[in-house]
Amino acid sequence: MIRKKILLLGDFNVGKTSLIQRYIDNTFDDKYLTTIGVKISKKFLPVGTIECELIIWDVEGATPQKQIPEQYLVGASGAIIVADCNREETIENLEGHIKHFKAVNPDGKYVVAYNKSDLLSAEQHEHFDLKPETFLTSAKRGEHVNDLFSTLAKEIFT
Ligand code: G3D
Ligand code: MG
Repeated sequence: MIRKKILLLGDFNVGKTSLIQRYIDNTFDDKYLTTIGVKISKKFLPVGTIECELIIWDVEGATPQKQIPEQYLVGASGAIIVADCNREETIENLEGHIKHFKAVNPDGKYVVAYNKSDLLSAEQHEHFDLKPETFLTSAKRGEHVNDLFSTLAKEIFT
């Protein structure tokens, strides 16, 4: 079994915790380390013939003034960088979160989630010009949540 640490990074309230909950499918045997504000979940995920387990870190406490301490980012193979597609400033902040992650993990892979797509109008939905490795997700409805995690896993394991 190969285990890889991944992180969810992004502004407060964009839906990081909700994406993990949706992906893990309500199997909460996770440990909640409240004192440091890190919740660690695990998910078994076969990638081709490889048996993998993602160790998913949900780190609380990032604000525009205060980034997550580097010690939590150390050793991550990948990251899901999350914005709220309805809030421009969270999209503008994506680059900063990516730089923070890559500074600690130069070989780390990442994918980007524009979350809360369920709140977009059909017209707004069309307007979104998504780059590769970028997903318009809804943790509420479950749209593209599996794609998001499985694409990152493929990037990491292949
Ligand atoms: P965070 O972990 O990034 O801080 P959370 O974000 O997962 O705690 O989500 C923040 C709020 O956004 C929550 O609402 C949550 O229900 C909501 N949310 C998360 N994902 C989605 C989504 O895809 N669509 C919609 N419509 N809402 C979403 P509350 O009201 O509980 O604070
Ligand atoms: Mg959270």
